[in-house]
Formats: sequence, structure tokens, C-alpha cells
Amino acid sequence: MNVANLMMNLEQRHPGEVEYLQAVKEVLISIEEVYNLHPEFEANKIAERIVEPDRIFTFKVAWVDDKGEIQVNIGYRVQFNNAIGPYKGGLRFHASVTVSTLKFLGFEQTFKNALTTLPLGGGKGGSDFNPRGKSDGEIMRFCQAFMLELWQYIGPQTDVPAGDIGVGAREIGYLYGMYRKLARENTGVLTGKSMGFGGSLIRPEATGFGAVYFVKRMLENQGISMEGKTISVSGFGNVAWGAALKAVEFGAKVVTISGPDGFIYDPEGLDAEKIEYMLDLRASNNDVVEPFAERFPSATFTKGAKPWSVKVDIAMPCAIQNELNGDDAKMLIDNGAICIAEVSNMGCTPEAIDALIEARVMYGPGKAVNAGGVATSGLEMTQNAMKLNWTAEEVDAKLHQIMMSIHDACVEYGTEAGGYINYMKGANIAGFIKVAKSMVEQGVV
Ligand code: 2IT
Repeated sequence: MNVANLMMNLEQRHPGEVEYLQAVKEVLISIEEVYNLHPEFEANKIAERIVEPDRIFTFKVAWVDDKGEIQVNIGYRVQFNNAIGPYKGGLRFHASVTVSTLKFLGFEQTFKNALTTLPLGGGKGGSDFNPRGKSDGEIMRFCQAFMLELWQYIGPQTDVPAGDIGVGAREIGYLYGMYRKLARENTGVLTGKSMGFGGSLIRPEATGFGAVYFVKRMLENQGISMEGKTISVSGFGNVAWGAALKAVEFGAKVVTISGPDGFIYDPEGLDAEKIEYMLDLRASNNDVVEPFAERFPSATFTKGAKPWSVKVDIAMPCAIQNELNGDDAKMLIDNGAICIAEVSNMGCTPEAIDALIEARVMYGPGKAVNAGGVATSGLEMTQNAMKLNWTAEEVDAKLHQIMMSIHDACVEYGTEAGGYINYMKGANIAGFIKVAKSMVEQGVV
């Protein structure tokens, strides 16, 4: 494999798909050495095949807003790779959604899902629909119109969507309602459902809990305790919420959250009440965190900035791709941070990752750190198939065990000669090998 040639061809074929090309390049560089030790990969053109999604569905979503005006959005489902299981991955409703973002997310999902130890392929979907300021009725009508197109492409054994940014339990409920009406069946076709119709306990918390289990393991692997550590978190949605809950439970101090309007710094750290308040902020549907500083006097709001200038031990970006750049990474390193763990998908830019690895700071890539979300979706699928519900303790124990196994796979494949653990390399290689071997064994399809 020649990464430069492969990238050149891909750039010509998919010009301007910046996020997608970024995600592919990172993985190809990580796996190059291992790839070239496996002549069967080259003979089967695995690299050329694995970087292209199997197919992409694009559809128009027309709906009527509360003023009676017709709105038109674009919907997508990227079915990336199903070599090891049905396509699996979330739906993102966000103004920034393009085919490039969903291709990068589907590509990442393929390796992430392979890491979970569960039989899940990779997929992603969504729309450029912006939920900010929309009423409940508008959200419902949009979800219904979206599913009216999507339902024919998905199924419990084929492709199982879930939530992502802008898609939580409310949206999954509306999507599920329309699906079951059209398909005339009740199956586990979506995950992240409410408990009343097949959801799994711990799924709302799972991405954040899993991320903190992973970080705790990274630290303990170096003989460091999580207790008393300060953590900056970005975002204020479901993922940031789950991470804050578990980090505080482990005795860490979470001192920031953020939104599109700016960030909150609270030197006293978040307690149960403040963490709960994040849900109120989200429910208000205004996409702002400033009211947090009005509600809690110990907190200050900084407009239009990200939380990476705050001196902390650990940073956990929980918002969106490329939210932590090279300058942010240098600032965190200069301030003595020991661990940066991406909880958002591709939260760090390539320059940030280079700076962290060069400084030998612990860096956890999103596809490993945040895999607890989709892993628990996999557990929801299992419970749906068995038509029973596990207890919260059972699900949490399985989630914990999966995160430990992902961590250890990263150590196995990512430990460098000097002893530094390159988690990015480890995650990319471990995920890739599983999918690549399955593709070789299944022939050219
Ligand atoms: O990025 C992700 O892994 C998710 N949004 C969760 C996907 C899922 O199928 O639960």
C-alpha cells in the first residue's frame, strides 16, 4: 500500500470531502506498516475497498413548519461496511451535516464497531435539519417525513440506526413510531429507544460512562488515580452529561462545559444538581450554555470560546469533530494536562493529535473512547432479539468489560518501542485487522 497514492486518488474522486479524507488518511497512516506485513490484504485490495462506503442513500425531506411554511432538508444514510455485522450507527441532525461528514462518521464507525467485540458493521446517517428553536410538533413532523424515506433501507438484520448529535430519545421515539406503522412490525430496528418499547437501561449514559471507564483505565495503566483530577468537558448534551456523572462518581472534578455560544468555567466543579441542570439546558432547545452562569454563581461564562484554555489534568472533548486544534493541544500541554480523551468523533484535528503524541501525552481517540455508546446499542439489539431486559447492573457490567477489552486491544497494537502507548495507532490497527480479515475470508463482494 502506498498511502500518498491512495490519498491522491481519493482526493480526485471525492474533491472537497475534507472530513472524510481526514479520517481516511489518519487510519491509512496508522495501519500502513501492519498492512504491508499481510500480502493477502494487498492481493485483495482491502485498502481500496475499505475506504469506500458500500452505498449512500440521499433523499429529500419535505415537511411543514408551525407557520404553515414548507421546509426542505436533505436526508442521508451511508451504509459503509457490513463485513462483520449489520450496518450500525447513529443519525445526526445538525446544520453542518454533509455527505463528507457522514462518510467520515460511517468510516470511523466501521472500526469503532469492530473494536466493541460485537458483530456490528458501520453506518451513519442524518440530515442538515437544524433542531435549534424547533417546536416539539416540528421535530415530530420532520422525524416522520425523514422515516417515510429511510424505512425502506433499514431493518433489524440489515441496518440499525440510533441517535447522534440532535437525535435523542424523543427523536428516536418519533422515528420508531413511523417505522412500525410503515413496516407493520415491532423490532429492534432502532436503538436508543425508551424503556417502554425495547430500550436498554444505561444506553443514555453509556457513551459518557464508557469514556470515563476508558480514561480511568488509561490512567491506572500508568499508576495514576482518577480521584481528585480536574477535567474540562466540552458540549452539554447527552454525552457530556454521562461523562460528568461518572467522572464525579470516581472523585474527579469537572470544571467546564460548553455550547455554540461559549464555555462555562466552574472552579467548584459540577455536582449532581449542576449535572442535572445540563439536561434542562438541552431541553430548552436554544443550544446555549450561558444561563448556567446565571443559575450558579460560582460559574463564569466566556463568550465565543472553547474551554481548552482552562488548566486541567484531563480534557474530554464531547461536542463535535475538529473541536480541539493544534493551538488548543499546545495550550493544554503547556498547562500540564496528562490525558486528552476524545469523546466526540474525531474531536481533535490532525495537528492536535501530532502535538499530543509528540509531547507523549496520553491521547485516546474517539473510536476507542466513545465506543461504549454503540456497544450498548449492540446490547440493546441483543435484548430485543431475546425479547427481555437486562438490569442496569448487568448492562453496566458488560459495558465496563467491553471498554476494558478495547483499552487492552489498543495497548496490544499501539505500544511503541520506547513504551509510549499510541492509542490512535492501536485502535486503528485492532479495528482494521478484524474487518480486513473478514473481508478477505468472504471474497470480493
Ligand atoms: O457515534 C456513535 O457511535 C453513535 N452516535 C452511537 C451509534 C449507535 O448506533 O449507537
